[in-house]
Amino acid sequence: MQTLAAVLHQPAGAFSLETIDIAEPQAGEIRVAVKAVGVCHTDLVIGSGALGNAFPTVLGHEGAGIVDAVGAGVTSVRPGDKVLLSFNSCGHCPRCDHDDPAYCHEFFPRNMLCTRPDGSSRLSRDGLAIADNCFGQSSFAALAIANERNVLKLPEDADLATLAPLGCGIQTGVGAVLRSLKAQAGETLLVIGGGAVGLSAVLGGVLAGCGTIVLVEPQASRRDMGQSVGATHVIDPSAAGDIVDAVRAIALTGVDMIVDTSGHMPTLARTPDMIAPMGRIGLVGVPGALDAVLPLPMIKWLTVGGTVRGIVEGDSDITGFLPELIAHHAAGRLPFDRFVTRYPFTRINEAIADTSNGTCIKPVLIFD
Ligand code: CXF
Ligand code: ZN
Repeated sequence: MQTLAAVLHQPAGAFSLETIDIAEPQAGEIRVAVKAVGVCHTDLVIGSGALGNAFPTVLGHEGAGIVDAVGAGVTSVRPGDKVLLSFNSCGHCPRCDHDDPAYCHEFFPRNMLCTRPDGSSRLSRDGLAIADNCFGQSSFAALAIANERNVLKLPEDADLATLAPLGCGIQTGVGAVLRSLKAQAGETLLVIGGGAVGLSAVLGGVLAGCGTIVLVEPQASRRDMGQSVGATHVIDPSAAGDIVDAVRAIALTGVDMIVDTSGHMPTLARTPDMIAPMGRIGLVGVPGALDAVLPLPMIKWLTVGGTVRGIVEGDSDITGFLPELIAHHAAGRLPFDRFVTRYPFTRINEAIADTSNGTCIKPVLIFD
């Protein structure tokens, strides 16, 4: 079959809309007619080539659509079902066995490196392979091949355009606070970076009942959004002077939790002075280089007794956490749709440009 896809031919290039060939789904695979797909910052990091993935490639990892065909052995969905696509996992490593698929031993190759264990691709043009399998989906295309492990069946009345970004960015931010850092009511939370993931962390803080939620974000429109969804305080780092003083002016004894979505090393280096004793930091932001190093002053960090941990997808388990988030949204407790701007799929390059120029927080591309 053929499909329209946004092909990236070279690192950091523009996406090229092309009709390409897509294979039949193989055993355990699910072909999905994509109806909406969010754009995540990680698409841009992978698209920069910084992680060592192959080109040409089709990216995209926040797809939502309708099952078009299934491969042998697929039992969880059938053609016509609405589905949400999320991250991929192997299903047979110790972490997958423990229901921690976000920490699958093969997470990096199966998601960020966009490879399959056998090196195969389901996409091609004129007989030449196009790298696919970005987060087990490559959903910047009208048709995408996913797997039983990264597909969640949705109710018939699900609104695909609304739910699409739950598959990565939203679950990452909310889950970082609720599941990874296990926020408790009354605790103080500092969120660094007010993109879709940071704002979702704010929403997670609200759901957890955090007493003080501080958002550090240079763009005024994003700070305003943060306040309107529950941040109790906002800091403009470019106007605040010393960031530690600004945080300590709000939380005198330091904050209990920090969620960093910025990957901004100079700010991260100051976090030992912002955190309360035995506080915890969750690292969510992806720096632009594979060899980026976290600069934590050791003695300060030791003496504050802090915990620092990497967070993948908010410790989500897809079939457990995503339905919870869908229920929160339906009940009005998770208004992540307020961060979203919709674009026709064919305007993918404009959507991405708008995330850098501040026009848009979270683009969701819509297929006709
Ligand atoms: C990624 C972010 C970096 C760590 C692995 C998961 N999530 C998606 O964008
Ligand atoms: Zn993502």
